[in-house]
Amino acid sequence: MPTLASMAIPEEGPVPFEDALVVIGTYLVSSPQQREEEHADLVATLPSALEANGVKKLRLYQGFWIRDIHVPAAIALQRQFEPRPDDVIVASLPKCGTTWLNALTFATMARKAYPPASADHPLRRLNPHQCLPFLEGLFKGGREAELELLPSPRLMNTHMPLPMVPSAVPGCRVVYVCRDPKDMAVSAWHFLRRLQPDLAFAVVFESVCDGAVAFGPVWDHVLSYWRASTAMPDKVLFLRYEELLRDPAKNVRKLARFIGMPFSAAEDEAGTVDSIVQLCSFGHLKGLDANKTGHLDPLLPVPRDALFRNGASGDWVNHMMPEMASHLDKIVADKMRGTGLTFQ
Ligand code: PAP
Repeated sequence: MPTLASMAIPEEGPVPFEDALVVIGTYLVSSPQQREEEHADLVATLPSALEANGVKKLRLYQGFWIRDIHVPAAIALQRQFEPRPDDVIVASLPKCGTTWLNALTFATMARKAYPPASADHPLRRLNPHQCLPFLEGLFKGGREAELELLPSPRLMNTHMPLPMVPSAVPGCRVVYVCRDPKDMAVSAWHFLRRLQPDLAFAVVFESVCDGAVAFGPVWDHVLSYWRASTAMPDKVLFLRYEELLRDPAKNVRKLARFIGMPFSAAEDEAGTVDSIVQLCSFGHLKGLDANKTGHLDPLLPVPRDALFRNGASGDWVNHMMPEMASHLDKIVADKMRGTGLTFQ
């Protein structure tokens, strides 16, 4: 295998994963088919449900609804993922602020090599998802060896609930973002409609209420990280999308302290925090070619602009009747009772 020594990008991480791939290439430990076949018998025995779009199959694996194609990845992650102490993992449910937190964490961690105000910053030419390896994507494809080739500190992304990446805590640091499940449902519906325009909102809403959403139930996903953050606050930073919107600069400072890279007086003087906030702002990212063109994944024909819809909180009022909202609020409140976590 090649090393990163000859890379035209910094030898210290995090480096944009897309750039690293150009140098390290794709390394298959096993083919996606082999990985799938390895666990096919187990997957076939698991309870199943269809995702709201009626196309993708979910399997109930250890209490979580995981897409059937991701169950072998979950098993491999549980058995084989080896965190380094200086790794950082961005974790979230889909549609809860992943793209934004990927961008903010990358810009904060990589600010020495890539000053946020620089014209050639990677986030000006790459979608934030392209800057971070997606753990289940790599483990699904038998490509986990690529992670070994990345320089430390590594920055990675996952939608998996914490029990699927058990070595992450306390093995490294995790930054988690949650969002009001009502807005998550609305965001998911708009996203899924890009592939299936006639999808009814009620169908997505019901699946959220039933718990059968990818990586869900929502409450169990959130609680897996919430509990770890209360038990080990130096290992898991628990953030909220709504608070990021309210005060992004305060949260970027919190993030920087958490990863052990607080802003210096000189950086304060230079306005580095504001530069990061601006670089990663909804308006800025949405306007970039890297986010206006192309698709999320060759296998997922959703245009990248679907990741940047309106970037606000409280849009649920435009999509659900008050009774629907209080129904979901009540389900979530019941599940959260006694945990110290609320969404209200
Ligand atoms: P993913 O899990 O598929 O990556 P994710 O990024 O978590 O999706 O969620 C997309 C939501 O984040 C969208 O919300 P909306 O549908 O309610 O608008 C998107 O607009 C929002 N979003 C993306 N980037 C930003 C940003 N820079 N600032 C604020 N919100 C953002």
